Amino acid sequence: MSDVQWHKTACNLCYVNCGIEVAIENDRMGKIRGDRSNPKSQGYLCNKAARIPYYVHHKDRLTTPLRRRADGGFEPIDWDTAVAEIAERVRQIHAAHGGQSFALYGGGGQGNHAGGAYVTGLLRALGSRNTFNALAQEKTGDFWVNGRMFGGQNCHTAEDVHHCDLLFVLGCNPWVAHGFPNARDHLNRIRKDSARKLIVVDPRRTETAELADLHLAVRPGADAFLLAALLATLVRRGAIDRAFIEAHTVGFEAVRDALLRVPVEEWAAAADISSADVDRCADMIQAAKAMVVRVELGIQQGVNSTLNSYLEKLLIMLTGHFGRKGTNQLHTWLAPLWGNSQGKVYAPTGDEVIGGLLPPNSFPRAVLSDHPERLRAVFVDSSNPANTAADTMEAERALRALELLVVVDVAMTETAALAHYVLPASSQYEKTEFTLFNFEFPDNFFHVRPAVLAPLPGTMAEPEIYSRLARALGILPGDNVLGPLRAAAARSLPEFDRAFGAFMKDNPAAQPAAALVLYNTLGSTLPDGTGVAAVLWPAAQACARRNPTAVRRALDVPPDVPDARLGEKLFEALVRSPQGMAFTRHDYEEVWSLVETSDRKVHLAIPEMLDWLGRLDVAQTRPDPEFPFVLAAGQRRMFNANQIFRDPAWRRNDPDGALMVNPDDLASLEATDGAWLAVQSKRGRIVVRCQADVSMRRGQLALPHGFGQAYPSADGTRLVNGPRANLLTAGDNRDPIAGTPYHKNVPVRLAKATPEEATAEEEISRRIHAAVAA
Ligand SMILES: Nc1nc2c(c(=O)[nH]1)N[C@H]1C(S)=C(S)[C@@H](COP(=O)(O)OP(=O)(O)OC[C@H]3O[C@@H](n4cnc5c(=O)[nH]c(N)nc54)[C@H](O)[C@@H]3O)O[C@H]1N2
Ligand SMILES: Nc1nc2c(c(=O)[nH]1)N[C@H]1C(S)=C(S)[C@@H](COP(=O)(O)OP(=O)(O)OC[C@H]3O[C@@H](n4cnc5c(=O)[nH]c(N)nc54)[C@H](O)[C@@H]3O)O[C@H]1N2
Ligand code: SF4
Ligand SMILES: [Mo]
Repeated sequence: MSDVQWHKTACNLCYVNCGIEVAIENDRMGKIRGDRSNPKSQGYLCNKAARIPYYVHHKDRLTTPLRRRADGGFEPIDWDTAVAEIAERVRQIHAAHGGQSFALYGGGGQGNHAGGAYVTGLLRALGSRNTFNALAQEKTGDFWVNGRMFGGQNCHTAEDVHHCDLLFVLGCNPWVAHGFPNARDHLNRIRKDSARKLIVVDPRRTETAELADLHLAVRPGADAFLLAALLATLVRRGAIDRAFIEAHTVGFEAVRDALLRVPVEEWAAAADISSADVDRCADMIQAAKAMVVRVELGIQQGVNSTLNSYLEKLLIMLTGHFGRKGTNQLHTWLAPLWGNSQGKVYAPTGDEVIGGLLPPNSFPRAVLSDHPERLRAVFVDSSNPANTAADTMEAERALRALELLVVVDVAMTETAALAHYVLPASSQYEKTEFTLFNFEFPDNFFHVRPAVLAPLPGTMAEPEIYSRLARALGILPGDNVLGPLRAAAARSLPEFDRAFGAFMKDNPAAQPAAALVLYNTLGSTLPDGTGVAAVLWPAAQACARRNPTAVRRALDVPPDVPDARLGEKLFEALVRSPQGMAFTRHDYEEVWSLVETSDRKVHLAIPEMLDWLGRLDVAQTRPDPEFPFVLAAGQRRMFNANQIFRDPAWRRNDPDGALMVNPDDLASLEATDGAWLAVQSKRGRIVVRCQADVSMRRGQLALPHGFGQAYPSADGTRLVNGPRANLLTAGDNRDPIAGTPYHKNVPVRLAKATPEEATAEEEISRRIHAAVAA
């Protein structure tokens, strides 16, 4: 007799985190379907979600703590030994070199941020805020601009795609990568409605570009030239929203003057876009009632990343498509995913700390430099920098050079393989999880997902792991101290609130580790094993204080409930909504309450950006004769999902992770479709299978993101599936301000692989295909 139970949770494969229902049978995950009761995604799923069981159940899950032996191999050890030994090493390094020698790399991936607060608490208690993660490989240029324009680096734009009549897609491919809820539904609706338009700026004729009314196949890396030419055209025509600019912004004159100096024709040509197309684009913008600009890695990991983000924001602001139905907005936070660290500098590398984050491109220097505060001990959680940070060789050299590397992961990653200690985490379906990817407006959503499976034996949830470490380090007070708080929590939330407030006041030393205290007190009283959500208690209070009206609307709280109790109501709802919930509901015009400048105006003129614009030189767009191709190292495809899957069998197609090449470029190499080619950059050389693809511009190449994981094959040897793209990328190919990598712009040359290489690769490929077929 079958005993199938359906449980509500969320997809962890991209940051949209659609609500799903999973069938659990005999402790295994089976079928997946969209959860119609999820208020954000309403049943939507993409092609990848059905494959989630490959993330949970596979041969490479970790089931015991591991310690590295002197010979480089690993031996299993028990949890108590692992915790005691790591704590001892931490104490020694801390005593000798202080808190600054510690860092966190990661802290959460596409579906898991619940553990992040706890490892951050541990790090802070050690006296460090050094955090490297993927956001600083993509979004920190945007955060920097937001800090200057909106007054806070965690003011972040939302996209009301649902209601726009013009969607301006700039450097992203939402049909494949999603990035906003129910992406394909919205793209289909726009295509079918003649009153709604789609513009796509992408060198490649992507799946999204195929749907567009206007596709501008920009020269790779030339977006700043195109955007500046477009903005200049709009300003010259007077096609800007004077009333909006007057009412809501300052600094327009300086921006206008800079834009009037742009040589429109020359810069459009540098971007390989005809002036007629720039004009058509401007016409469409001028005709739009409500435009949404949707951006991502194409500009953020492209040349001039931070400047691109600035120009993109100017496009929104000068045309006044902001803060109305169907335009861009700002959004609320239950708890911000990143910080605000304007003006802070990280001494060992001289990088600006943006959003509280440090750029992975500088990670090797932070470890390998001779600065007295260089890194010596690193915790990696939910990240695989040995595959995903720029310059794999250099990243691995740095990871190897550490005195202590502790990796907390669900699987044996390339980074874990270099660790002193590897700690096995329960998967995201074996513990309560939530993400802080809550980017919507006017309604914003949060989802606390209780476990749907028992933890894999030997694994632990991150809050438990970090609690044990904190206890061993004397950071977390003992039960004699926490007992009364726990008792107060068992009585009522208001009692806990008073007791916790008093405790924190009396114990300032415990403040950095407040999350750990919450988990070990309030957490033990929460329903359905949702103890990890304890850290949301202060977040819910703060959110309700900041947005009382919007929280009230979202929760439909009776009018007799005072504002002072809204946070408590919000928290109670959060831990009891396994399908997710709206936590703020705004009216559009209330967006101005989210702007953080003191005058609540958008500050348009950023001197560093206007200088950069003035220094742009079209010579930058000419190919390097030594490396004439531009490689997009890390494209999103139908079957890649960061480093979340390790078993290649999850992919329905392209298990080789082929290099996409324009057929004419292949012909000029006298290579055939499917052949093995050598891609050479200034940093490295890899051999990959090629795939002729007419959607590619001539001179542009693309390798997929999310490949290069080693996985045990049938005979037990570990096979690397697909390219490790970051063997080709260089740490210094980066944005000068944010340090974000120019991954979409890696200069390379291309040649046929040697016959020996082709034979060897063909054999590996054959075995991977066989594993996928089995
Ligand atoms: N299937 C799938 N979906 C994913 C992920 C995944 O791994 N797989 N990862 C998730 C994550 S972490 C992220 S950050 C997002 C990223 O989502 P996207 O940014 O949409 O994805 P990418 O394919 O990396 O890059 C987007 C586009 O940039 C274009 N591009 C390359 N060079 C340039 C250029 O110079 N200018 C312009 N304008 N465009 C250029 C590429 O052709 C590509 O179509 O996707 C998320 N969704
Ligand atoms: N060349 C190139 N490099 C890129 C990009 C690119 O386009 N090109 N894109 C960049 C971008 S946008 C991103 S977002 C990054 C992503 O790169 P990373 O920061 O490395 O993150 P993920 O690839 O998502 O890896 C997630 C890791 O978390 C582990 N994991 C899964 N669930 C859990 C859990 O519950 N607990 C713990 N502790 N671990 C878990 C997985 O096994 C995996 O090792 O890659 C970046 N690197
Ligand atoms: S869009 Fe993202 S979250 Fe939604 S089903 Fe696809 S991969 Fe999962
Ligand atoms: Mo990302």
